[in-house]
Amino acid sequence: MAVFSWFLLLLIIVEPSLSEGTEQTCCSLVSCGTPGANGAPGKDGRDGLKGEKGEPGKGLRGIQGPPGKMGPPGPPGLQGLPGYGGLKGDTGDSSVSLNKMSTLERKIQQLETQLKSINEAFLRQVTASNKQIQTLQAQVDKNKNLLTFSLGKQTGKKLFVTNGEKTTFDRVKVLCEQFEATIATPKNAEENKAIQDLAEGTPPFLGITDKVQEGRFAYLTGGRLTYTNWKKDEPNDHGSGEDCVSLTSDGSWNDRSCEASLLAVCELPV
Ligand code: MFU
Ligand code: CA
Ligand code: CA
Repeated sequence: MAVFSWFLLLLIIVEPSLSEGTEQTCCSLVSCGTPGANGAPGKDGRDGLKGEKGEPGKGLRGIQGPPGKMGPPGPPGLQGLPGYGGLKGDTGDSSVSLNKMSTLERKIQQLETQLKSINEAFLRQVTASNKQIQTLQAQVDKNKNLLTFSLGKQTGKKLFVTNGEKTTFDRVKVLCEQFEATIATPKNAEENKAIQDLAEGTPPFLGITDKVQEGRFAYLTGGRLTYTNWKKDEPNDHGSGEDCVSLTSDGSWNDRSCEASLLAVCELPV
């Protein structure tokens, strides 16, 4: 009998865990006894929905880091305008309002006044310089016109000029380049005649060579010749070789050594 009672008690204690999730087939047996103790709490429920974003934290900010490395030095600035005389100093018996002004405020006022006068002087200088440039440009234009007229330059035609110097081909090129001109290069009979007339019998170099390829005469710009006026039996690359060209007194062409001393004649564009 005692064994049965113990078994019954054990059954009551154990029952909730045994019956969990299963059919309660032994209920008639349990209902006969005293009410059982409360069962153990159920399993945790599933996680709820995510909450709204919280307010920013009120903790202290980290301290500022140390300054970065110094960059490379910049290029030197333009030379500044000459400085102006300083302002008159404060009088011994300064007024009340002046006394009230801090030293710093007075300094700022002084600097502002100085800056204003510097700006005004700069503007005056720029205006004066612009006027000078305009005057000079007008003079240049006048001189250019006078020179073209005196040299007999006709509109739509090249201008051939000489300084009377007799020198090598390379030196003639340099001479012409000095005033943005090129070595005389006749492209038709009219231009050929103009050079001939200017040269007055002293043979000049022409801007034509066969330096790149022997026997293949070309303009200094590289193009093949569009007009020629070779003398009979020329070009002949005579002696140790002839890669430059000169205009003879009759206007015909002869290949000559580039080291010969011939008349310097330059041409200015149409
Ligand atoms: C002719 C020309 C030469 C040179 C020589 C003296 O060759 O072709 O360029 O002027 O006379 C025989
Ligand atoms: Ca030659
Ligand atoms: Ca020759």
